Amino acid sequence: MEKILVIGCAGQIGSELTLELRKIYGDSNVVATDIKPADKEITEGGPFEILDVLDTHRLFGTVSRNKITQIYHLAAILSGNAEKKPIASWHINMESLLNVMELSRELNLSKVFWPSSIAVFGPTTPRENTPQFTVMEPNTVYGISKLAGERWLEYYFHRYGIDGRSIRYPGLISHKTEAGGGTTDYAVEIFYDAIREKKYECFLSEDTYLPMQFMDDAIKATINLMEAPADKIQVRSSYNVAGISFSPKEMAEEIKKQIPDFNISYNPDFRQAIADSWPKSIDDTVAQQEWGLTNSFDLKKMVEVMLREVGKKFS
Ligand code: NAD
Ligand code: AKB
Repeated sequence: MEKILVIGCAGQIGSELTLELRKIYGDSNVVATDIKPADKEITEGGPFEILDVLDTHRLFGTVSRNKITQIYHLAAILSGNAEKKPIASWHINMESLLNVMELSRELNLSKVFWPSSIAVFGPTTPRENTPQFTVMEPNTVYGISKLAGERWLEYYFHRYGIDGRSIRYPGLISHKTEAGGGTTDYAVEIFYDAIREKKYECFLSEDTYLPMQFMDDAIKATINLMEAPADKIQVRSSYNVAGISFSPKEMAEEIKKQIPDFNISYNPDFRQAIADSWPKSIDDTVAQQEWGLTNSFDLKKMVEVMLREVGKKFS
């Protein structure tokens, strides 16, 4: 019987992944934690604790007391916010991972999931159809922490046999919880402003192509990866996952098909330089071949669902 700990359950991914894990493993077998309160659906639907992942002592206590066998560690400071506080963000992103890996080693946990990001790539990486294995010289504190994290994951696997698994998520698009301070956040914010005000000022330029993925596909990929037999997982750093690539202009055109008087304007800020250092599109054939990654949402389908679901929040 697996008992799962989710760290960062109140965030964009955690608020959906926790509920999905509870459907699979049973409500009482998924302990949700965050440094801040979470939605009622999570706090009342199963065990929930306020937990700072940097508090090693409490983390250890929570894992031992609940007889945890697997950890999904989602707490991090994302790219945009990390540039505002580089050293503090490095500390949170790295110390938290090392706490989780050390604990997994000491308590002999069966599996750990820790997300990486397309931010591991940098300006010297080929930007079109970026391969699984390529030049990686990130120039953001977030990207540097994700690349270091990938190296630690692989190190713990080879040195201690810890079965850590990871995806380099592209920008994730979802309607349940707003995005958490990243460079791809425009692709979530745009729906709220389109519905409320019929206009949006984008912090990236109109032709900035980035890889993105709808949350349902990201959750499905995460669970598929975690449930795959260990011998299928050849990449012990993190897997490329492509999703779909589009620009703010293309997304706005798709929104206009449903809200004809929607207007987008562009006022790029510091996040433009981050986006310009990231891939425009990703090659994820290794993940497809090794554990059967699939993607089912294209831009049209994603925009339809986002407008419908975000619309319900304001009706
Ligand atoms: P988020 O910011 O929405 O959520 C992170 C959660 O972690 C928040 O609820 C926050 O309260 C919690 N947290 C922060 N510090 C904590 C601490 N010290 N102790 C416990 N909890 C703490 O982020 P997200 O978008 O859900 O991302 C989750 C993970 O996925 C991160 O590692 C992120 O880098 C990665 N990722 C996300 C995306 C994306 O587009 N959302 C893309 C690539 C990678
Ligand atoms: C961000 O923009 O920081 C995240 C990511 C792609 O890692 N969404």
